[in-house]
Amino acid sequence: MFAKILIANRGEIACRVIRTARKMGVRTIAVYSDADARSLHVEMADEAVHIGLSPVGESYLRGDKIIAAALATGAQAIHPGYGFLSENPDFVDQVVAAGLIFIGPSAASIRAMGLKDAAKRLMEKAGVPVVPGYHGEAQEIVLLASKAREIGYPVLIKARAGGGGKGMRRVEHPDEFSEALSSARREAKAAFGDDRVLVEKYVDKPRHIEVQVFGDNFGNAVHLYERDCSAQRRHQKVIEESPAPGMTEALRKAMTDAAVKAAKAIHYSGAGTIEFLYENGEFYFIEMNTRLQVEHPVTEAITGIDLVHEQIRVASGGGLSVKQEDIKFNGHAIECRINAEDPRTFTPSPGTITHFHTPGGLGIRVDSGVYSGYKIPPYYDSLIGKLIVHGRNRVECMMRLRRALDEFVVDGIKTTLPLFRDLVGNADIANGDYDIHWLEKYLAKED
Ligand code: MV4
Repeated sequence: MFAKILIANRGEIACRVIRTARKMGVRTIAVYSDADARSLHVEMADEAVHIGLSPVGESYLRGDKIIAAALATGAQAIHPGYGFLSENPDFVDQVVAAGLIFIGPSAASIRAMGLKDAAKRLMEKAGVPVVPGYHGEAQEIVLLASKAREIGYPVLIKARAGGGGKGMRRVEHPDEFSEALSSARREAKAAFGDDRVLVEKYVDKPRHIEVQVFGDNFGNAVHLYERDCSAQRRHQKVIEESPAPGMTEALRKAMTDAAVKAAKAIHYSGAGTIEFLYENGEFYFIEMNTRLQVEHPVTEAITGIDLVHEQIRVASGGGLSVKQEDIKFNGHAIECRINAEDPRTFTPSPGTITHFHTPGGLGIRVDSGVYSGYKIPPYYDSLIGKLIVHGRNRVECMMRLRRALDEFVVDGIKTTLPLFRDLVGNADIANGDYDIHWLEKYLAKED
């Protein structure tokens, strides 16, 4: 087991990883930028190293500085959290070359899943259902247009190096294909330096359901059930829950079997998520996230398994502490992502938190990186914390969520808390009756 690990992240996830490391008796090194000198993760860690100026390009994305900090402090391993360098295979190679351990998957796994077309081909070979479409090497427009006709409109053009909806264009009619393709290619080239695309049948009103998987370095891979992440706005998840509303045992078995097959197909090690679209009894693989996700506490709440503990254990050479038959889920969990944003316009609202009071009580967890008096810097993601609520069933979970939201106080800045207080009383949300378009339609009506 490691004596010391460095957390190459900030905010709520850095605090969250430090908590588990300390539970395990592992000492922790925080890294911080100018703007984070007084941030909570710096206070919580055993040691802290200043790595640069506030902009992420000068600090949290500077793999060289992060590795130097790990070597200088005698850390044996680096936990990347999510975002930043967590899915950067070149960084993983640099960490390994420096004689350190990356707490996460191999660079090979990240590369295998990093390009949507190759990922889909690999999943098809493994017998995992993928969205019908074209995901070959050839990119001539005439061929892509003929593939789109074969698939049948509406189709979705997707950048193979894309993610989070970037480089994606929905095309309703053949006459629009050429312009949509050029536009998607331009955006993809600018954003990812790679303008290759795949063409898929557009799945009109799906739910976005992802399965948590975990592999170790002995060929084992398990699933930890599903999360429904359909409540999204502009590809930003807002609410996540588990189990997925309306999930049947048969469908759950099919999706989780497919997810474990996917993980085993790439000899996956560490925490990962297989993302599916689900509609009318059919589910389709769309992509794999080769990192711990923001919403992982929802899975921890229903299974009782500490995913960061498993990450650290597996990275240090241990096997999974659980077998599939040991992983049961009980009850229901919901996560609300609390952002320092205007709850109506979603524009960032940095500034000083004059009063921060978090809810407590049975089934309530708050993962946050802020405190009363903390000045939120304008340089980073607006997520300030996550409220995760667990109950014996979805009704009790919603009751607890309503009470916890009423108890939660964040003064001095605007946050998205009022949005959740509104949603928790909404009939569609209460019934779990929402697809990937529901939230944006709801917000449009509110305007
Ligand atoms: C799709 C899709 C419908 N049909 N692919 C969004 C980004 C990435 N996670 C994949 N995503 C989707 N891929 C096909 N063939 C719907 C989504 C999607 C989505 C699309 C538009 C608006 C919001 C969305 C939320 C989740 C998933």
